[in-house]
Amino acid sequence: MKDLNTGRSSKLFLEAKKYLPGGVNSPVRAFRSVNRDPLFISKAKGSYIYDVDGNRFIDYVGSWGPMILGHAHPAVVSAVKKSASSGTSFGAPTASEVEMAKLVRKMMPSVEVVRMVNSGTEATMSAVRVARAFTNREKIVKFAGCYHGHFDSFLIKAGSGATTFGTPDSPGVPKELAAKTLVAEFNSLESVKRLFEDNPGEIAAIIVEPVVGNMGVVNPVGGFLLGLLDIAHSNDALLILDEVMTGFRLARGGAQEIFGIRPDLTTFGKIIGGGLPVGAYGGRSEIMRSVSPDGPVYQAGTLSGNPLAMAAGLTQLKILDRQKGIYKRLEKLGKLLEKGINENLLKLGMAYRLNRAGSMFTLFFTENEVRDFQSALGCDTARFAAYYGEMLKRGIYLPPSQFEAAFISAAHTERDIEKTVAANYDSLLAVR
Ligand code: KE4
Repeated sequence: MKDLNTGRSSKLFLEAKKYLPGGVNSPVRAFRSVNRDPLFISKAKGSYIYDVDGNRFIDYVGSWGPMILGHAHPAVVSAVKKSASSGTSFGAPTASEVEMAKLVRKMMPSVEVVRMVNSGTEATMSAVRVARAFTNREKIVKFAGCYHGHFDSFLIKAGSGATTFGTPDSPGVPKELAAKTLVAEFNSLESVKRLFEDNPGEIAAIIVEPVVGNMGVVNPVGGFLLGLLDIAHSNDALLILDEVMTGFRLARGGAQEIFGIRPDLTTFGKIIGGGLPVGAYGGRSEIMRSVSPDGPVYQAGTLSGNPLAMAAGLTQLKILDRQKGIYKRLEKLGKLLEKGINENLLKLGMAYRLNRAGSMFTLFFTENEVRDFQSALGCDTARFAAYYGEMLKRGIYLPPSQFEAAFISAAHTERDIEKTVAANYDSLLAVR
């Protein structure tokens, strides 16, 4: 299979590296773990993305999750255009922020009070600050391989790009702060109980990706999430569900709807912004009323609740709220893809593991079940990198790392899935 013509991307990348760390504005975009230069994107529409050399791909990155309706959705684009014509930012309250807060609460009833911010990291960082203040405790529990953004307290055994680049514990994080982050094993309630026994009265909150996307997709075993809620509450600590990736993706009401769990706080990002920079955190009113200016916990942001971002996010959320058939469609497409890839693996005698949660999936290059960080780390990342290049040649744009989730959008078609399954077969054969 001939390689792609990526001359213009490579030229741009050379230029970019002069001015940007690694030539990118977020590390995982650099394609380092798949041993090739990144593609520079010129446009995207529906399920397709186009690079500057004119190559077209079926897109399974979806901007790392936000593009659940597909790229350049007409309603989202016109809402942003309309909003921009009235001004791009005021730094003052707007009706759209009230509408957004009400819609989030309607779709996720555990979120009684919510604050808009500008990224998932801001959301999780702020939620932890609120939890620490509300409980008057300083330690938090996170899980190895989970990623909650680049806030200092989270860059301890962090997943996503931190694992991809071998810096799960980033330099620059004060060791006194790092010591306040306790690390448990995902799917092991025992490991969480032990931390609470060893740190009685000191843990403010557990923060968890209810379905992990950032070590690749890893589902919670039965009872794990409710077990976390029980451990947190029996130790007077809070449970923070980081739904930056799963929120409004796995269901209209996110993972908490699927697993029937009511967390104390929830964090959002990605889909809530419709492709523009939006994060949010919220939850129980008594907790959120501690946030300034109602309470003493300070958190602020020049562009928080920005009108354009609200226009994009509101438009996307309203479609998800009203067209419930979208989640059935995403599940149907996810099932079709899973079936096709598993049939390919069987035909080729390759026992790799495909983990899926609705429209999120990861093909792990390991023959062992992947249920936590250790098992994810056992993957053959070199072979994954070779596979990645083969899929790219065949017009399939996957997340450029073994430790990421891929995303199907409502704009994907059965034909897209068929093409992807066929490319998967040829690519696996090429690297077998
Ligand atoms: P942002 O600050 O990147 O908007 O959100 C941080 C974050 C928080 N929580 C979860 C569960 C997340 O998945 C993320 C960000 N996800 C990564 C992809 N795995 C963003 C892509 C990137 O870092 O470029």
